[in-house]
Amino acid sequence: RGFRGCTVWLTGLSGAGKTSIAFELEAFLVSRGIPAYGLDGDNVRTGLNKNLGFTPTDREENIRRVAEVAKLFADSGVVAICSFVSPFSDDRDMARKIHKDSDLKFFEIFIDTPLSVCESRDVKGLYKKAREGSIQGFTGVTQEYEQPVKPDLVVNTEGFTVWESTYNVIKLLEKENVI
Ligand code: GGZ
Repeated sequence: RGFRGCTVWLTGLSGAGKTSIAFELEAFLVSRGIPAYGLDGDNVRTGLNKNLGFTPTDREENIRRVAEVAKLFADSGVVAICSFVSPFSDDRDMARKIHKDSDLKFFEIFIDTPLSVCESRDVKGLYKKAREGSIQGFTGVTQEYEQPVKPDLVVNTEGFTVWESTYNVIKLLEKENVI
């Protein structure tokens, strides 16, 4: 069966599980012979976007550049898996438009893990720092997260394994004839 490049955009709070799902999805697709590549803060904010911080303006530019890069991946036939907090609806809409203008499929997926759960996980200790005031403009604490109003998919992670959460995304891609 054929497949087409597209962009899978994961949005949600820090600690929601975006990167875990992205990694699992990438591994699944590649194991099936489908080219896929994950973009996230770890490989984008250290290079291409290392001049950007976390003000709303910098986040907008972060998302714009990532969307442009993802568009190129998708256009080349790769499934671009983007995991970014992307807290602002306007920025996510811009990312979608960048794809739609080139006739490329774009799936906005809300990783809907409640703040209380993300904060209790606090894998990197960032919520604690945000509460103490040593990190400013932290999403969910001192900066807004605008919940997606009409995402293509909402994924719950609470009480599910990474594979179970990821499988929902796989089912969507199958339904949309991407894989
Ligand atoms: C939110 C922050 C911040 C602030 C550093 N707000 O859980 P993480 O650590 O690994 O993922 C978060 C990441 C967010 O970067 P993004 O490029 O995804 O953000 S955006 O889409 O809004 O541009 C978190 C860490 O960077 N981090 N400071 N103030 N997350």
